[in-house]
Amino acid sequence: MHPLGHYVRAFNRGPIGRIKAFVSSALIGTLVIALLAGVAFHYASNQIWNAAFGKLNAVGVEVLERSERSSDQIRAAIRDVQTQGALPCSPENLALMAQTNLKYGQLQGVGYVANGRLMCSSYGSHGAGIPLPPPRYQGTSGNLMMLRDVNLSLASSIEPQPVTIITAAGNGYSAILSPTLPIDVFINDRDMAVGTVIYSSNEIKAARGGVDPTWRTRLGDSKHTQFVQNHRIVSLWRSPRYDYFAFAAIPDDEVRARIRYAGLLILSCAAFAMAVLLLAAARSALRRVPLSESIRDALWRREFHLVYQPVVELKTGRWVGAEALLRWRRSTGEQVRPDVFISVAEESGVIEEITDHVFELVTADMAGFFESHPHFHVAINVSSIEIQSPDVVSRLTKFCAGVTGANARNFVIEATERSLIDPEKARNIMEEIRKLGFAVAIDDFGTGYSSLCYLQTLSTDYLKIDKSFIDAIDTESVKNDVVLHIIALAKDLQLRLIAEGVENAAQATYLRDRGVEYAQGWHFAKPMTCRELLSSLGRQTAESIGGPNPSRQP
Ligand code: G
Ligand code: G
Ligand code: MN
Repeated sequence: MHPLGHYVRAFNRGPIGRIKAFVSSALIGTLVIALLAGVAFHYASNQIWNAAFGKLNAVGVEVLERSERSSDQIRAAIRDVQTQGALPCSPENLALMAQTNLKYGQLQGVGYVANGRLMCSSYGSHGAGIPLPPPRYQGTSGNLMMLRDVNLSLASSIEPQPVTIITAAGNGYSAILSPTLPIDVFINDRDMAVGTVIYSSNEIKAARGGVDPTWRTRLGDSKHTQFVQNHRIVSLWRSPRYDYFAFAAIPDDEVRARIRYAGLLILSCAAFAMAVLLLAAARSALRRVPLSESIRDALWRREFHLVYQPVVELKTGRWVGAEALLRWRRSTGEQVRPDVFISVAEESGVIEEITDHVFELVTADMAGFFESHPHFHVAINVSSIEIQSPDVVSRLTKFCAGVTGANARNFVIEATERSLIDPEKARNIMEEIRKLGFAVAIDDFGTGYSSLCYLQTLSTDYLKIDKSFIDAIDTESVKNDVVLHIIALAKDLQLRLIAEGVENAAQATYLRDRGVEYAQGWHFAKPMTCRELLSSLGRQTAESIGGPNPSRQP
């Protein structure tokens, strides 16, 4: 056998089959790719949003911490200078204010305000006092606060700079600080807005970049919230101790651009995968499918069925049995010849599955049949490979037990002469099969290469004379003589003969006159469906009971 036998005998699928194969694999592939791309995109955009919020939250938290530190230091500094007893602008007090200023790093200075003027500060006495604008904010709770924004030159050598003066309403001690200090956080994003907003009044305390007055409602009573609004990504953090919250916000366009970019990347990957997939699908659709693969497929799709060819008793013309022959009709309507697919199945190791399937089909076809035909037999072909493997015995036992109303004697197991290549092995297994009650037949006898001396020791019931010898009957061919030798041999070995492929009455008569007991062939009946077999048998039985001539053909 050609080593690539089953590839050489591969099938080309029909055009419809190819289109179907292509469309189905393309469809499934597209679905999978779309699903994966969807998951990837979802994951990527989540990652991008999370990264943006993460960055924003870190800045928001820092702004809040810096603001709280300033607030803490304002209170602590004012408390420190309040607790001493000296006059507000006395030299001892000025020294204390200078010390306090150094102690609290967030502060620009410590001072004393009276009648709307900064009278003195950690920088010294301001004489008649520096006039201050009216407060822009007056706290209600606690002993703080009065906020004044002013441009102040705290020493003659220093340029005036904007400061906020926070005065304890009680006696005028004040903290002086840079209004932007809490929001002077390092950000490398120039579009980022940061700042603090007074929670109770929704007034801006300090801000870089725009603030949206609706943010506070989004925050509600919670400590933190983050959201996207009006094309800005916003993070808010409320102080648990002071009446303000910090914010950080950036335009969302960069994030959206990144998501678009990720989407584009994923889309191009998906497009590439689709191209590869379509190519692979096209290739596999055009591929020649090895026949062995098609056989597995066909088993799965139940494309096989059995036909039965009657075995006739030559003396009476009665149908005593039938050989089950497997037929494969593909979905394309094409019939595959068994001598093609059986040999491929033997080479590729699916033969056992095929035989098991034959068992299944016989089990279904013949359920209950032998109850009314206890002497009828069905012959089943078993491959030479199987007849050399011991598990065929248990498989047969199981099969027979599964056929309703059947007995082992209702089955003939046909093994080709090729099975006898290793006669030792085959002999033992055949013997066991016969012990179970099955009959055994050597199929295609005369065509194989079994040495005749083994035949004596072989445990078998029938020899089936191959059709080529029957064809030679009454011709000049040497095979004509061989038939006579086979008949003589069978008599010597006490084996019964079945002639195969009997096509005319002359052959039938010739064989019957020479003592051949059984025959198969178109002269009697062609292989037929189970239904046809059963109805013909029914008619035969009725005729043999009612009619005068029991040997009439149906
Ligand atoms: O009648 P038909 O042309 O189907 O038979 C062709 C060959 O295929 C024959 O040699 C026959 O023994 C074999 N064959 C038919 N059916 C089966 C089967 O079920 N199992 C095996 N192993 N061979 C079969
Ligand atoms: O298993 P086996 O090799 O005996 O299979 C029998 C084969 O012979 C099957 O393919 C069956 O269809 C075929 N066959 C049976 N009777 C005849 C016949 O009278 N003439 C021809 N040409 N083929 C037959
Ligand atoms: Mn056969």
